Amino acid sequence: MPSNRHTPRSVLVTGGAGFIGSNYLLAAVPTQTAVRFVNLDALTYAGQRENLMSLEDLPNYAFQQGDIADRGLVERLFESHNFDTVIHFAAESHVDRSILDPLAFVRTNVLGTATLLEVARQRWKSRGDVRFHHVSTDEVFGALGPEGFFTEDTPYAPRSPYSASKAGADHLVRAYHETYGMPAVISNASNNYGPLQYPEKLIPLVIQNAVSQDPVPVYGMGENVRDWLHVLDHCEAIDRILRSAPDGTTYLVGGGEERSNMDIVHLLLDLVDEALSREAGSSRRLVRFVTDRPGHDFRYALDGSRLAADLDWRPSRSLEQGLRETVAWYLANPEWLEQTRSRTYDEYYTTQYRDRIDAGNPIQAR
Ligand code: NAD
Ligand code: TDX
Repeated sequence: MPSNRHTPRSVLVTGGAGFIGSNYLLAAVPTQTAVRFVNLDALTYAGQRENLMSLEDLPNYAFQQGDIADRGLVERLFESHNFDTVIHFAAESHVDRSILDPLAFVRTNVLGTATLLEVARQRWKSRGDVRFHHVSTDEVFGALGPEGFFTEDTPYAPRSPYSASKAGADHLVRAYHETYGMPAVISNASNNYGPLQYPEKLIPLVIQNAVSQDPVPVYGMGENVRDWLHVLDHCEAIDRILRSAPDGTTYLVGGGEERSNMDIVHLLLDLVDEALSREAGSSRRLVRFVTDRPGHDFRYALDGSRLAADLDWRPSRSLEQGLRETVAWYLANPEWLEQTRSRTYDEYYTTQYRDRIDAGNPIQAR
């Protein structure tokens, strides 16, 4: 088992007020009490400081609002906190938004990552007891057909502005490792789900609309396939990779739970009906087939055998159980959904959701 222990002591977490970063910090800060965490987050529409209120009084946690592409700010933070670790979550993360506004994705995901790497390089010089962990996506590998899996050796072939910008960030991280010897690792994960996910993404959107009995937009014919990973499984994998992976390696993190979008949507609608004691299956009538996402990747599926073999990590949560708990979390937190939606959601909702529903789908069937 290749292993290269890294012991974080002073950690810069970027994007910690977003979905995965919040889940990571809520798990790590109270349990890793010897580690100091600074959360740098711009609080875009996707970031909510309120997610982390329970951490604000803890002595090993601090929040800093700011932009990862602000070099002066990142330098000052490195100066004050002498970070030995960067866990880089911050990104523009939604594929549909990247189609509307690609430059915002290039700025944060490429220039922002480059800024973090450059400041870290200048501060760390040739230190060996440091590590830069880029939290990346399986979308950098492009789209699969009905068969096969991505591996760590699959050539990059991103197809959306989002995935191209994440691929650019991955390449920069690798370049800093190869060129300057920066101790760095990359994890490419599949689709995450769980509490605190912004309701532009499929799973919280379906739950939200099932509760309010609004139409549920399914792109194309709902045949696209995703491999679903519980966010807490992902966070545990990040910690394992951060602490034990050899420098310069990449690991794929998958949930091993492939489903078509139609299957996921039906499962969620049925779970909400069950939880709210509605007639079984009654919410399925909310489904609307709408115009497909341009360049919509057909299928993502990961071969997680390298992570299992090298670091003995496998996902531990089943999709059915994870979705049941996720539905229960959103039903128990209606004010979180309300507050989150109110942040710049309306304009996006009109262009991406309402217009699509109104237009219907030219290839509508079923
Ligand atoms: P998210 O959109 O929920 O959160 C992103 C966070 O980054 C927000 O808090 C936002 O305020 C912050 N941010 C955005 N631009 C910033 C900037 N310029 N400076 C500082 N902070 C900024 O995203 P997420 O779903 O939590 O994803 C986190 C990371 O994991 C991303 O890098 C994403 O590419 C990657 N990832 C996500 C998934 C998934 O399914 N959600 C899967 C694989 C990889
Ligand atoms: O309303 C919808 N209807 C629909 O059919 C939405 C929002 C999505 N979809 C489809 C598109 C995808 O095939 O559902 C699937 C999942 O869509 P998203 O939730 O937008 O996720 P995806 O595009 O697969 O990307 C996600 O996983 C990988 C994250 O947003 C990325 O940040 C991550 O890197």
